[in-house]
Amino acid sequence: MKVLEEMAALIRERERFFLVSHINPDGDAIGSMLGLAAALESLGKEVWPYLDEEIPRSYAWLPGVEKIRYSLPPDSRWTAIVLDCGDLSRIGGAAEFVDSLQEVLVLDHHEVSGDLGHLRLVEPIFATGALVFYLLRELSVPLTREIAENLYTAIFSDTGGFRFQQTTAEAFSMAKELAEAGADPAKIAEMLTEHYPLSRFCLLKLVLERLRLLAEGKVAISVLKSEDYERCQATKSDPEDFATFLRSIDGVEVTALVKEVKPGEISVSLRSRGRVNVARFAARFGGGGHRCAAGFRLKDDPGRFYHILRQELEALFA
Ligand SMILES: [Mn+2]
Repeated sequence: MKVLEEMAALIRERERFFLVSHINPDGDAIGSMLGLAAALESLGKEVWPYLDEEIPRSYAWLPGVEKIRYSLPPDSRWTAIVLDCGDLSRIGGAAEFVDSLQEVLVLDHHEVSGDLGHLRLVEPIFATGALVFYLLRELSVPLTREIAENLYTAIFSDTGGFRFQQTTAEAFSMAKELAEAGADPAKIAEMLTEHYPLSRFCLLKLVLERLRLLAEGKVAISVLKSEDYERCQATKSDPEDFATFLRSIDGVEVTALVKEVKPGEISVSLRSRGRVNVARFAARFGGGGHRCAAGFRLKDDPGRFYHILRQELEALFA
């Protein structure tokens, strides 16, 4: 990959890096960011890993979280590296800042990625963490335990714990190298899948109560309202992967979870078993993602939109 060489050459020359990912960051976003931050520091670079809002509880144990900044740099002498996202509109509060910078590098693996960046490494691989892995190899950065734990987390998250369709032999050989460098597979799996707060189960109960099956059981849809989060004392990241969980119902091809993130603002998570491309479906509403996992956000009345979405999903199987 020629762009990988160009990116590595540019990184060697620059000194200060602003790292950012997408809104509602997941394990791939945060693991890629912290893994790259640790690697750049080992090369003597200055890093500013940025998050819009407090790190989701499930990732707060990752090594290097103390490096994360929740404010923007005071000056613009930074090279931006945008991870797991190729679209300015998905960056959140740092969008204007990134747009103002001279150099923006993008590492992304989304099918619908956008056109952000002066140098773009966009490949349909199982995780952005894998692109970081290859970049570090190009830069000859030795894998420390901190780097390994973060990149393993990125890969584990986006492959659904090495279960999803895009889980290739390449994912396992990368995981092997990361495990050899100090990532503990059992510990990471436990931290990511067995330490959920009770508030998550409070939300899950509501999601299951409201679950509806459409199109002769091929579509599963449910909804969370903004007041549910208060009632369950839940955070925005608590329902992460609920749409994936609903996909485990036998016969279901597509799932949709409609979340009212604040009054009048809706976020929809979509999952597919593979036959339907939900990234394309999400693109109809201005969203994006992957064939089997996608989403979008819009401003509408949740009740009204819920009915539109039901009809559109049923039409997929009509
Ligand atoms: Mn990703």
